[in-house]
Amino acid sequence: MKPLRIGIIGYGFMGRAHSNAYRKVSNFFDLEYQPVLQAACARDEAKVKAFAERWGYASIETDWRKLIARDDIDLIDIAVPNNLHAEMAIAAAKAGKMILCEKPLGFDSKAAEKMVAAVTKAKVPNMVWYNYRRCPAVVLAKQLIDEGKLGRIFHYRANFLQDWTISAELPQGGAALWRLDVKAAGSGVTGDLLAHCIDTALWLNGGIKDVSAMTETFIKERKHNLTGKVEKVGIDDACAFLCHFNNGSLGLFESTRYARGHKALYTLEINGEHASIRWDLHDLHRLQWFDHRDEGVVRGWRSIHVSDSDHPYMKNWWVPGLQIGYEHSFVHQVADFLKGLETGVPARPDFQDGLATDYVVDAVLASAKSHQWKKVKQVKQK
Ligand code: SOE
Repeated sequence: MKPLRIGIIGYGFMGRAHSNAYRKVSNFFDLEYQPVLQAACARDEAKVKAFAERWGYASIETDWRKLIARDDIDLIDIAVPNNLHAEMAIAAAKAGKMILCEKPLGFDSKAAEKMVAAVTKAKVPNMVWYNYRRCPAVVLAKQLIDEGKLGRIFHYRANFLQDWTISAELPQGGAALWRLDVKAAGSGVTGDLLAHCIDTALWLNGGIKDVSAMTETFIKERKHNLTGKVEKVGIDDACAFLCHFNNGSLGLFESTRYARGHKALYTLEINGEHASIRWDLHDLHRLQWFDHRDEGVVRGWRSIHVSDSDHPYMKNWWVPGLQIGYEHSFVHQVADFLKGLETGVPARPDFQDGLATDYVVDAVLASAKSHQWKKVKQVKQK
């Protein structure tokens, strides 16, 4: 086994999800490379020390530049707020490190373009943590689409609904609430939640040509944790957009943090000429399937329990019928990244794919601002 020494920046929700994946992957997947938890980095020494001890990192750093400069680190994992992604990734690429970066890739597409240029120049392996591509049911959907089982695609519909920011008393900014601070996040639900839906859509249904969007900020002012003052809220609390895909199908996307009762309801539905599929993150191990070619009297929606050994990734886990969950999507992403190093066929979404999503996000925000349809900048096809 070849050790792959990881230096992670950030110890929040994603720092934990990624660390768990690095620890588990070699137990369940046969791979040439084995992640080694070499160093964890964050500004707060006491907190990063506690994180490192809990997850088994061998050392800590409090300055990310020192982490990147270390010779005993092969891969930098960026699990910090969006406004820090570009500077860290560009420095890591210059130092010749592999990079795994949290989504969305850039604070905006301009930043993402610079990140793509940096990894292209340095020729370092790179990937963006759009983990929902790695849920077995979503991969099964991809297989069915690629096999042509749906026929021509007419509609792509996706939602990502949450309800955790409805209280006007919730402050913005700082540790767990940076997602509400436009200076740290870049945007609200569009970059945080719809970015997931867009990434999956580009993967399953190809490029998006143009968009027409609306956004709303329901709570206009919130106390800022870093300044202590009540400040204007700059993020979008809700966003809905229509789009045309390059394959001629129509898209309809909606996201909000104001859908009382919904915690992380990511759903997608695709309607094709012969068949439709539907997936729901709250029931992530199932794929709903309707095939018009089934015999008439028994035709209907099927709920496929994606847990058989011939389903994507499942032979690496338990016996048929026993399901897996959210954290496994991150394990799969690491497994695929390591396999990519081994085979020379890089796993995706890489930074260029992340840029493609950021182009859609930027077009959505621009359309909502101008009340006009906006063309989406396209990335070079691979
Ligand atoms: C926001 O609540 C959030 O944690 C996103 O930042 C994640 O990307 C998403 O997977 C779940 O929701």
